[in-house]
Amino acid sequence: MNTNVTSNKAVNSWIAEMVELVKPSNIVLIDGSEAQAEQLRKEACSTGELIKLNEEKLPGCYLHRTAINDVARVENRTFICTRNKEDAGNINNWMDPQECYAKLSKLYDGSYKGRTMYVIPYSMSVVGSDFAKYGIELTDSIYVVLNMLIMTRVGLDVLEALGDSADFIKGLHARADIDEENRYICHFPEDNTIWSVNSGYGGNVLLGKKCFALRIASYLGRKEGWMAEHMLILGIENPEGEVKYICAAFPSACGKTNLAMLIPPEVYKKKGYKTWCVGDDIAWLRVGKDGRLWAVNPENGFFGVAPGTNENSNPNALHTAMRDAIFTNVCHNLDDNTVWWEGLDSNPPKNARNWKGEMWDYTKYDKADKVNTSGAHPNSRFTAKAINCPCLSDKFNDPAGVPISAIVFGGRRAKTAPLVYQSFNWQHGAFIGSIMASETTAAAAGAVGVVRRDPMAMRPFVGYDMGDYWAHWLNMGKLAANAPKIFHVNWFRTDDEGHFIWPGFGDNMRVLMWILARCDGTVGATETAIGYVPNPDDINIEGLDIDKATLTELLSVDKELWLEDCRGIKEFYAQVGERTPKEYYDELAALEARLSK
Ligand code: GTP
Ligand code: SPV
Ligand code: MN
Repeated sequence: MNTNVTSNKAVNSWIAEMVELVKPSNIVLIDGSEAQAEQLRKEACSTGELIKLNEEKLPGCYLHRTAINDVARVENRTFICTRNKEDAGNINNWMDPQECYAKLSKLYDGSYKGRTMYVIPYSMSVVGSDFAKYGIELTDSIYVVLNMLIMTRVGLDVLEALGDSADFIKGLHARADIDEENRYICHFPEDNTIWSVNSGYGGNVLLGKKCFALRIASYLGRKEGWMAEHMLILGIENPEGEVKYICAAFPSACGKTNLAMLIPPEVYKKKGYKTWCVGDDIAWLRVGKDGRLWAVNPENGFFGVAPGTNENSNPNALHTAMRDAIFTNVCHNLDDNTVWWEGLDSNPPKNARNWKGEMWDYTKYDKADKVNTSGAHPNSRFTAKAINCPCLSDKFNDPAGVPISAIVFGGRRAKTAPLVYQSFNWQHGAFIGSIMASETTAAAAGAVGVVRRDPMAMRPFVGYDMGDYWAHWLNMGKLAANAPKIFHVNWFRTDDEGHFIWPGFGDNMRVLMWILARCDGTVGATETAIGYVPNPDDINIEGLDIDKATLTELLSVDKELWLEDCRGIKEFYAQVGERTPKEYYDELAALEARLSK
């Protein structure tokens, strides 16, 4: 078999080595052409891997079902394999690299027999730009190829830009037996290598996304003085045509895609405000000559949560996903060959297959057992092209990125965290990021709704020691003379019956407007123990079904709850271990002192 698929010696010899291991029956280089993609779609449809959907209603769209045991990222099977265990830190799972290569080699051995190896050359960020980083993913899955074609920039121009350099991320994926017990998502940051085996699901196998653009990139960013973060990037244009950008880090399934594509509420729309999406999941941030942080979105598409997406909550996402998209694990409406998910509309299909492929009876839906009774899996997704997004920023392909005015942290907290507050300064802001907590969601395997610490929304995605990562945040604040202001939001505060108090979605812009006004220094705030909190009059609630008393409640800080939280933070810092920077302990002590006053 000819393994010289490129003119780059490093690429060829690595492919030859991997071919020897997985033993495919042939090799196909993915060239990025529409003709090749179309041929692969046809092939996937002929084997049942994809289902072609109604061409009139959903042009260019396909449905895919993963194995029932393979529907989310698997954090307990995700490893950072550094030579020294300490460099992976206490929060990550660690395996010795040699031991891991040996263990996984057994699983890979011959796993491509009778199958094709697809070689995907891809770029994170604009091909040829200063920010771009290249990867090659080897996979035996057409689904992976077609998703990577949407999510990243794929093609021969990537190989051209790489030239004869060996500076690329080597990704090997094999579906093998989709065996849960032998599923591994392993990262070798010191070798620029990612090995993924026994999964066919999203974040586990689209290696450009979480594996490269967060875990490996965060490691590179620390070495090279930049940041890779689990953040959306949103532009807000005022009536004068001036655009300000914010980055926001929320844990998985906590509202990034929704905020990134929000539509301004009527009060702002009529004044001429507009919003622009630069990214919905990942931001790479560097210090510009002006001392500001500049962000690019290294991806080229969206891998968005389907359930809850509808014409009211996120029409931009819905329209983005209505063409050229791949739906994973949603409900299949057999009457018109379209798709459906919980929260799309109140009209579930009567003749449909659920995400498992079984005939589905919508009357049996039970909120307490969504996985088994819903039409779409709670973590079902659409893979859609960025260029199909109606509110895509004209800076999306600008290699320089966009200058960031504010960084916003947030999570799902039923109590404790107020609607919004501002940090006193960068160090305090980094501290606020480090103490983030959120209820777990269906985006990762395991229990849903349990509060856990998720610093900077990066707990599952930091490719090295968490304490070192926190230190890197402090360093970046020093490098950036005009660093963004840092805020924290919580859209998920609930009343005693468990209902969300804040309307959320598009109305979140009301909070962002306060944030931008704080950045401009045009609005006041009340100094509290946890940071600056808005005066209730300064959040615009015109046109909302919320009174000032409710808003005041949303902005309240319960000192007892916070003091209790401080105990949890201390435990978490101890768990992160000795590399937790002293500055974070100082901030924690100062917070406790202010709360106890
Ligand atoms: P990942 O792709 O996993 O990183 O998720 P994400 O952070 O992009 O989350 P997404 O925007 O897809 O939202 C996930 C879920 O949260 C969806 O079911 C939304 O309907 C819900 N959601 C998003 N924004 C809000 C909000 O402002 N309020 C409430 N109550 N729910 C929201
Ligand atoms: C997340 O879980 O944060 C996602 C989906 O964005 S995945 O690509 O599966 O990681
Ligand atoms: Mn995400």
